Amino acid sequence: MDRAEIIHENFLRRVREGDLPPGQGSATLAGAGLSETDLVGIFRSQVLSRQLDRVSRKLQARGEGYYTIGSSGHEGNAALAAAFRPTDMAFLHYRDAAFQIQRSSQVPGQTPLWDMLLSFTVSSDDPVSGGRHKVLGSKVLAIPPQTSTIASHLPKAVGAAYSIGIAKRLRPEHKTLPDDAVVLCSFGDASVNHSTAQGAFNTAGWTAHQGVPLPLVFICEDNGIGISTRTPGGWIEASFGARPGLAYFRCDGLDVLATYRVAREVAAYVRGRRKPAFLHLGCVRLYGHAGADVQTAYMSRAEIEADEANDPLLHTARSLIEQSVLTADQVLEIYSETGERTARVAEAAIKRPKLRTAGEVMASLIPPGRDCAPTNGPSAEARAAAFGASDMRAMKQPQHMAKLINFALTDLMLEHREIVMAGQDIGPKGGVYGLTQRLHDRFGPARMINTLLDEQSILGLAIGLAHNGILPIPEIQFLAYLHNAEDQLRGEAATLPFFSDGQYTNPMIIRIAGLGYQRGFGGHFHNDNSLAVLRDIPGVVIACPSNGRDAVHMLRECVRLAREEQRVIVFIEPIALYMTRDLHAPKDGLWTCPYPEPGAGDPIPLGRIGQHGEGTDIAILSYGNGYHLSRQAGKILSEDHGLKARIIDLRWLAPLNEAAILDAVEPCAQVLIVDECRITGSQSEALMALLTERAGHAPSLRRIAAADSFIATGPAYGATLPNRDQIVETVLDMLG
Ligand SMILES: Cc1ncc(C[n+]2csc(CCOP(=O)(O)OP(=O)(O)O)c2C)c(N)n1
Ligand SMILES: [Mg+2]
Repeated sequence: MDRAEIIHENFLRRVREGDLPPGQGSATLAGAGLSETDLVGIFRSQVLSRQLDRVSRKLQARGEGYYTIGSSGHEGNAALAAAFRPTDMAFLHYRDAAFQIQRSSQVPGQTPLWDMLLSFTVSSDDPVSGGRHKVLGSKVLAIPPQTSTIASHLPKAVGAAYSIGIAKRLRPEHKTLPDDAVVLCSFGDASVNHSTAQGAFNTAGWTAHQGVPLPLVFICEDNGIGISTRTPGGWIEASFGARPGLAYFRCDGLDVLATYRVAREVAAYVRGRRKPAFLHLGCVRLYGHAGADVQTAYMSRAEIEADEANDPLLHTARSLIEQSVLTADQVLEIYSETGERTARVAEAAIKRPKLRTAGEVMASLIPPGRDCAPTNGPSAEARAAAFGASDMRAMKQPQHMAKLINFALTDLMLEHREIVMAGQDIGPKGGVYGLTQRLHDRFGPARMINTLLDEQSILGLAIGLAHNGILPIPEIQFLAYLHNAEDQLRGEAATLPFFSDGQYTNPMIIRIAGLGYQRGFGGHFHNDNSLAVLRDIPGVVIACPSNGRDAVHMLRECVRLAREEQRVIVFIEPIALYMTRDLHAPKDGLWTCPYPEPGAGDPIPLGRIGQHGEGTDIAILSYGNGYHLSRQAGKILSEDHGLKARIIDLRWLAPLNEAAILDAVEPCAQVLIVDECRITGSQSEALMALLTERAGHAPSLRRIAAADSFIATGPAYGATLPNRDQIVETVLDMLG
């Protein structure tokens, strides 16, 4: 017989016979601070969670359901929900259906059974993901949906907890969390070992250690195993019992009275002291890991039966009967009636529509726009005071990109109080390349967060801040180090609107210093020239300015895109161009410009490409350093060879404005693509494909891209990269 059926039969029999598992202590309703009605409510949530698991398994066997991972054995988390408020944002473990059901009872008008069945049967009516995923979550219950990557939600939970104190001060327009909220974050016992989780625990402790408020409850649901790998006995206590900055609490999650009592203590501690805690909740795993998992392959029958004997529903039945809240018959009545109702409602849920077309699936890749109150920049006096006399003077002089970005960031922060920057060394030092100099003085440590050295924590912080209406501009110090935290962008930030049907968003602008050509400095890790991991992330905008003026206008557009359109944007800053002043000859100053003040100059909306020259002999398509080099080559081609090129700066690498590119190259019979990134996975691949497939006049097409190599330090720094002379020679070759 199926283990789920055995567990079901055992429940009926043991309650009927009064053969209930012993509790560990003498927990009472009064001791726990629960009313009889509360306890019955918690039991009902537990039972509904269980019956949902049972019916889901049956639906799956019939090919009507897709939900394979269950909550059985973890239903004690219903008591956790009861101890917190429905406005305490909860980033949940995938076994927390009972938590969500219990939380539904704290908010009027909820229909958890129907909603969850719609999700488990992936109907497009599913109120959380619109049928995109079998997932827990709810907008009204402050439960953002989680992707299936274990531990990846912990860094953003730290960020959301961190946001509460900042939002209390900044009062961002789209603030969602109350000032006295706490954040909950649950996960399994195997997941605590993940480096992403360890980073989050460390960040929470590091933050709390400095007295910064961090009202966060980590909840470890310890069933002793992760798929088939046992957690060593005592490991969780040993690792978390005395972790700096993190108060440790423990309770028996099989016993809802004990769980509720301890959870209340935790809630009082975290809410009152604004400090993080770690709640270690003991539980069991029933039904194996997920649908297809056969536990007998790695567990003995005795071990499986020992867990089943500790079914948390039996434990709650004991409490109810012992405390004379319900009779055994009433317990069985709730169980059976809930089971029948669940099965009945499931038959209706499977008839609801499902997503069918690519358009339907993709409808939430790009988040919806949101209304934003008009902003008034600061008064002229306030602005002058913030910048100071020397910067006000400097703005009128030609400046390089680094300085212009610094001015633009200052103006954006003056205009939008909800902007918060975060990164390694961005505080008093002003960043490795001085991009954020003086911003710490101007805006203080709450808006210029000098983070610890952990890229996952930086991006997680940004995601969490964005959940509470703050507009984060996190910085990754060097492009190569984005990879240490790629999942936070790829698996979390980019997917949130998709899996929440656009209800949850985390708009942000990730500034990343990157690309090659730093003369002899740094080697590969400071000159990483590949954007491949960014290019294929659906919905993410990639901006890459080639000069300071564009950088200013594009940053402004990025802030608009994030504020009003809730987009996730990666802003790639070519390091080698930060301090570049000249184009053709030393001291020509052609790569500098005076600061375009807010409102002045031509804006650069998303997708607008740049073009230099109207020549039709050849179109050169490039961006970043490649554009700078192409401009140098263009002069030589014109002056020495009489060839007229048009040189196009893509500026926005994703999404590519294909129509604008095709239009721009249309009058030219020849097209050269100059791409400074490694050829494999580079932008040039998409451009070659676009021009081959779509350019009607089939232009003669070539490309120069970087070799598939890492970059060397020293004189050979540019050996694998496109250069000016190569561009000139290639064009001459193409034009005969
Ligand atoms: C980063 C990552 N690696 C691997 C997996 C596959 N996986 C899914 S659940 C799981 C075990 C998790 O165990 P635990 O944290 O104890 O939670 P439990 O399932 O026991 O509740 C693994 C390895 C994953 N989802 N994410
Ligand atoms: Mg586990």
